[in-house]
Amino acid sequence: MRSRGAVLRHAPGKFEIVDLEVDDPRQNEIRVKMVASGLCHSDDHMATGDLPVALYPVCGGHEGAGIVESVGPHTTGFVPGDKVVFSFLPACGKCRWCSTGHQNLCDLGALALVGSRWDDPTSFRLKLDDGTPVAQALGISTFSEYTTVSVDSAIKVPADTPLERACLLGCAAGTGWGSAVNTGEVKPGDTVIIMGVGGIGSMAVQGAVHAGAAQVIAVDPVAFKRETAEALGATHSVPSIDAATELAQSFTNGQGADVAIVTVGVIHGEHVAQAFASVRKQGTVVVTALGNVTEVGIPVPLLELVLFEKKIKGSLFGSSSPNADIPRLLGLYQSGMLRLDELITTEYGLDDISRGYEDMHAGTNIRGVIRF
Ligand code: CXF
Ligand code: ZN
Ligand code: ZN
Repeated sequence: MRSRGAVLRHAPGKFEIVDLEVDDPRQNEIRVKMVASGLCHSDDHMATGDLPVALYPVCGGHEGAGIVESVGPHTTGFVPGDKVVFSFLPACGKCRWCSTGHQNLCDLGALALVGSRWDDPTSFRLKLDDGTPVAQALGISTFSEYTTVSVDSAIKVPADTPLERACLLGCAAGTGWGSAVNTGEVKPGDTVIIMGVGGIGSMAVQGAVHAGAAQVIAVDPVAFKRETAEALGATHSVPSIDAATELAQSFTNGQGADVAIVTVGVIHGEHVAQAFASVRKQGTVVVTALGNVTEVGIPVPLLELVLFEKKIKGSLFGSSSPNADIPRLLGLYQSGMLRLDELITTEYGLDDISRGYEDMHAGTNIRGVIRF
């Protein structure tokens, strides 16, 4: 089937709209007509080369929702017309991680940055007109009008789901909310700092509120993002981590935050060190943001790590299990307890994807969304 999609031919590079040929679905695959796709910072990390993929060109996008157009032979669980939200991490349901409640770490994730079929690293579901194989970002490529994916990457959702909002459940929602609720294990009464309140941080704010945090301190240099964070339940917002640390100490007899969640756009070791300094003894630093693949090292005082028993935890998809948590978050949205609409600042056509990323860099978007 013919499609148009946003591809990177190399990195660093820019998304370019090209014609694509999308494979018919094989067994255990579905082809989906996309309705909406979020503009996550991680796709920009692919464009800058921070997050390299194994093969270029790659068709971007890993946060999306659409309607099943066709279903592979002998494939159960989906019929044409079903609504689906993609998970940027596939879940096989059988590996050690899936079977112990950690679907975010499914062994299939190892192939997500290769962009091929899981069972054949030489087989790609998208091609350019001249036959050149095109890798799929995270195995899904939601920046294409149509995409063929493994059933392991798709979650069926009810027919009344507004896909142009629910697309955020594919990355931002689970990643941010889970960073507070699952990875950070925020407890009622806690003081929580969220460093960076774009799409992911805005969801972390809501996760901290749901978990019962008494103080949720949003940190961002952009006033519009701080105001949005307060509208989403942050009790305070400040432009710098130093101000947030002081504030957290003022609420805790000088001890510091219980949890600090790092959701900045481009992470450096120094951000983690700042978060580390902001938490109390036995406090937790959650590292959700991405930076350059080559960057190593976190400049934290080692004695403080040991003597204060502070914890630094990485968080992938907010330690969520997509098959359980995407429906859970959709249920919270449907009951009015989780806000997604407020995060979507601007909708773009596929052809305007570059403007969407320019707006993200300018700080004028919480989340931009492509509407197909
Ligand atoms: C990332 C995690 C690393 C691969 C790309 C997606 N998560 C959220 O954006
Ligand atoms: Zn993402
Ligand atoms: Zn698995």
